[in-house]
Amino acid sequence: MNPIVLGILAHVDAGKTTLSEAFLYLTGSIRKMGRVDNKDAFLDTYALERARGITIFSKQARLAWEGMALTLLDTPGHVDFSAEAERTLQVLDCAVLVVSGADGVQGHTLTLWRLLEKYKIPVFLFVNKMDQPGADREKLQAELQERLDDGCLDFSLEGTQDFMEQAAMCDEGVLEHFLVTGRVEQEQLLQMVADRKLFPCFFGSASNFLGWRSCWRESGNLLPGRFIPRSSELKSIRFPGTARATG
Ligand SMILES: Nc1nc2c(ncn2[C@@H]2O[C@H](COP(=O)(O)OP(=O)(O)OP(=O)(O)O)[C@@H](O)[C@H]2O)c(=O)[nH]1
Ligand SMILES: [Mg+2]
Repeated sequence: MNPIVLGILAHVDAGKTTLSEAFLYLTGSIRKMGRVDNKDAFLDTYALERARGITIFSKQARLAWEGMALTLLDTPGHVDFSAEAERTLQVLDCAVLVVSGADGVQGHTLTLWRLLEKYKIPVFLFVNKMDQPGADREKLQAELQERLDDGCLDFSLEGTQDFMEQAAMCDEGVLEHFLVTGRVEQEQLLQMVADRKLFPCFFGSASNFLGWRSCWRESGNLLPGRFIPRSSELKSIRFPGTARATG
């Protein structure tokens, strides 16, 4: 089976490389977690990237996780390198769009959102840096719904009546089922994510490992076998500095 290609996108400094690093570390793919601030991030491989603490080139890491073959793509967030991030879109099966809890939705977040829509890519949202003072979860959740889509739902509330009601509102068929049974099935959630009617949102902090694990656990539940991997196209696109997370 082709690997699922998961891209991590965001405006500059939102924490994409730190999240990628945490993912590789927590899945046991790398033994030591590198830090952008210590200039030893596993995925910021170029000397200039390490020196400046920014990502310039998209990098890929291949790993096995929960029985799935996964290709993780860390992309640059600086607007000067947005073409480099954009070229990953044609090979993604799904994306994690990161928003910094300190900054909220930025102009570049909206640009990426529109591009993800254009390429019809299912999106999970991760609001990072929730450890920073002033990060207000309710305000940020409202902002995601207002500025991105009504289908942005806080998945920490999954299973609650309120969550099911809001999820049901995203699709007519699901609403009918909900009105009869009072339930929204996992299969229906899955389909709505694939159809870009539902955008699961998670909150946490990459540098403290908070919330990130549940983001990719949940997204894993909503992934396998559901998206038609476009990864065969990867062969024709080369990213510099391919990092092999596993031997
Ligand atoms: N407080 C806090 N800082 C974080 C968190 N995640 C990342 N950072 C810091 O934010 C800065 C940027 O992190 P990166 O991971 O390089 O961000 P990025 O999105 O990859 O940046 P670019 O690739 O240059 O767009 C670094 O100083 C990180 O240590 C977090 O959860 N909380
Ligand atoms: Mg980066």
